[in-house]
Amino acid sequence: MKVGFVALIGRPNAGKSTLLNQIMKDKISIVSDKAQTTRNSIKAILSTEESQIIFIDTPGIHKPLHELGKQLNKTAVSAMDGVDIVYFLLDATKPFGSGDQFVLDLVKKEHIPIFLIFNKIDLLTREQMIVKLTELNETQLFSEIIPVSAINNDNVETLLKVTNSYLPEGEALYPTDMITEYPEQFFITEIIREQILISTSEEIPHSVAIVIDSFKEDKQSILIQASILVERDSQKSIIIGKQGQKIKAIGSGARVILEKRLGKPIYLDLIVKEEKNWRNSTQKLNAINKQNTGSNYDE
Ligand SMILES: Nc1nc2c(ncn2[C@@H]2O[C@H](COP(=O)(O)OP(=O)(O)OP(=O)(O)O)[C@@H](O)[C@H]2O)c(=O)[nH]1
Ligand SMILES: [Mg+2]
Repeated sequence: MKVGFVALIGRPNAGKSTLLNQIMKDKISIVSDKAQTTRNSIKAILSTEESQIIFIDTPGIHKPLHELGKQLNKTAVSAMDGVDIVYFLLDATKPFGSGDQFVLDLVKKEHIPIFLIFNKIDLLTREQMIVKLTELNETQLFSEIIPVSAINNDNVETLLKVTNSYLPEGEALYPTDMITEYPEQFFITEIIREQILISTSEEIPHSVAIVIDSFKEDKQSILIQASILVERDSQKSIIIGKQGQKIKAIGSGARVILEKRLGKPIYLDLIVKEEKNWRNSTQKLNAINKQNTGSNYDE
């Protein structure tokens, strides 16, 4: 069978996580219209009769403003270590900018086949698409150029077929029923964070981290207590909202998704805590990440 690793790399918002979820036909990574939604490298294992492909979703590479941003970029770059293919994702609706060039230069350094994934073609006319693809093709940098609409599942099947043809023969590396590597706890924190990304704006989505304080499961139900960490006291009241309405909406939105996934009624108890400047403290970042995923950022 064909076995190999593929890293999804690109600027924030290019649609990496949307594509990963579409490939996996499951919600593995959270998605939002805010930049820097993904904060970890997230492995998803696609096992079929003829292949096992391990896809690695990564944080969008960007100009960092905090220690967190630096860690995100490092995480994305190190996800390319030892992979067989890099999917370099571009947002087709945006001109190829200096941010894309910066990412491309990092990808080129790895000397791995690069698939240019031209995403969001649902938002272009056919003529616009042809003009842009012709320009990109002239660079001769890419092993393949594949236009897709991750959101509409357009051309994703072809992408997978072409991917298979680049992978080496081998034995399955993971059990075929294994889909991700992270513990359930990580998924829970991400789903809560996704609700915050959806319902807040400006600095808030970026200033928030989630940690699980306790997880108690019995035959009938699951009780989850989680903290929403913010950087400043003023952010606390924004997340809580008037008469606690916002935090209630965040909790019930997350609960619906988690109940579907975990298959039981869930009681979700959320509290908001101030954790001054967590985004700029390597120690705090590592502690949060370790609690949620079992490993440090810099491991
Ligand atoms: N119209 C359209 N929107 C898309 C498509 N793919 C993704 N999007 C939207 O683009 C936004 C960003 O998508 P994500 O998948 O979170 O992007 P990402 O590259 O993972 O972003 P980061 O995790 O921040 O690096 C979301 O609002 C998606 O719904 C697409 O094919 N078409
Ligand atoms: Mg993402």
